[in-house]
Amino acid sequence: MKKIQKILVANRGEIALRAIRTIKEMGKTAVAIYSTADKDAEYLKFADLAICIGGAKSNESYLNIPSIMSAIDISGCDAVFPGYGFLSENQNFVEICKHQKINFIGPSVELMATMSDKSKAKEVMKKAGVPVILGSEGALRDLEDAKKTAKWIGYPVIVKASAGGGGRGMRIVESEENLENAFLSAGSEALNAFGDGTLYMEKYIKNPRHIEVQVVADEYGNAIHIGERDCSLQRRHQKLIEESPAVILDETIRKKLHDTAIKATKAIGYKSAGTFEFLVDSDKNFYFMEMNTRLQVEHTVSEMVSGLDIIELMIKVAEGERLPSQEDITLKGHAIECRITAEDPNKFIPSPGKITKWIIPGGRNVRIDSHVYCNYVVSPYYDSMIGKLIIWAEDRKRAIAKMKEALNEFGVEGIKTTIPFHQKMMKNVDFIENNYDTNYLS
Ligand code: MV4
Repeated sequence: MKKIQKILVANRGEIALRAIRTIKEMGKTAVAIYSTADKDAEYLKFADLAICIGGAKSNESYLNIPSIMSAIDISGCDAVFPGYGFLSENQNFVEICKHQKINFIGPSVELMATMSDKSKAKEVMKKAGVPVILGSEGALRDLEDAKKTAKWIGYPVIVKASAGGGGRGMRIVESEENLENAFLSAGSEALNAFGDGTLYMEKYIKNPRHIEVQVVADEYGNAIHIGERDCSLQRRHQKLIEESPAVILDETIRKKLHDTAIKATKAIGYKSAGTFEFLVDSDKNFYFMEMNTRLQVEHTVSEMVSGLDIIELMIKVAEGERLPSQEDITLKGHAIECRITAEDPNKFIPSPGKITKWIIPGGRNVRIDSHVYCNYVVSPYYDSMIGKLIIWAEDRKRAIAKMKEALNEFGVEGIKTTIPFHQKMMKNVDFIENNYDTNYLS
């Protein structure tokens, strides 16, 4: 592949700024896009060019493929960086880019399609020798099939939408008397949300941890991992705090987890950055859950423990460069990320509006990825995340201590934020002792 010269950043907010930084550091040209709601955003000035692509509603702008393709065309971009959300997993968009000979900085449309079908992805992983949760062979055909399968697996079971992810179209079923209702409601919820009501079934794992492995692969079959992240602290499938490494794993299990992710990456011939999500049960057994075929919000903690720039790696791999070898990558210390959202810290209700005070923490190994500033107006049209505070220290205990201080230095007024929630968590004994799971906040 030819060297990339000019990249259109098909996103907004903190991740757009994050990408613009790396693109320019690499000596390439960055083109930003924006909706009318984002027209005053300061980060647009850091791009070499910024193009308005439509109205405030995502459908009119950041999801508007014809408008974005026009921006790519008129600015003469040879590549597009999708970030997370919006078009990052849109197979149509990837196809159109391919047809227009625009380098989509991400995986192939074929792998994206395979992984978007969660039941198919599971079958592929099972064939590759990756441990998966005991469950139905592919999709459930009907209620009778569901009943038979549940009896065979043993209750409690969980039904999930094949097209799902993020908890929609998902039901925990404790016994057969609840199965019919769960099967029908999950199916119609999935049909409504994804246009596909296909369901599959698994044994329900009580109180699991959510641990994921960051991988990057090039087109020559080389694959590296950048360690794992523990993302167990979530609320309604929204991650709140992420960290690396996952300290509940001992070295033997950690190595097995990393080796499994590498084996899976190579088995499917993956290219670009990706994440394997695993559920870890109370006996520390891990099982493949889903693969994310995009850069994730929490990639930053992996960057902090490795010293790598994952967006730089994605761009280089898209240009046809070779990855460094695993031996060249050393993981050191501990990183924690707190996602800061414009939300009420108790009920997590969005709190858009004008930021009237924005004093940010600083110091050694304190990283803030944010696009906001004093007088910035948080729009009600988009995700409420206004920034991420990421801390690195020698170990988890010191990272928590540092995070506490950093959160204390934060001064935000005009809107409500989740900073008080994070301050509370840094003093929470269960969090400090690592004594929690994915159900902790529900
Ligand atoms: C599970 C599970 C327990 N057992 N599967 C939630 C979102 C979707 N990606 C899968 N999810 C789960 N699948 C089995 N067999 C528990 C969850 C789950 C969860 C997983 C990760 C992080 C947070 C969670 C919160 C509730 C449920």
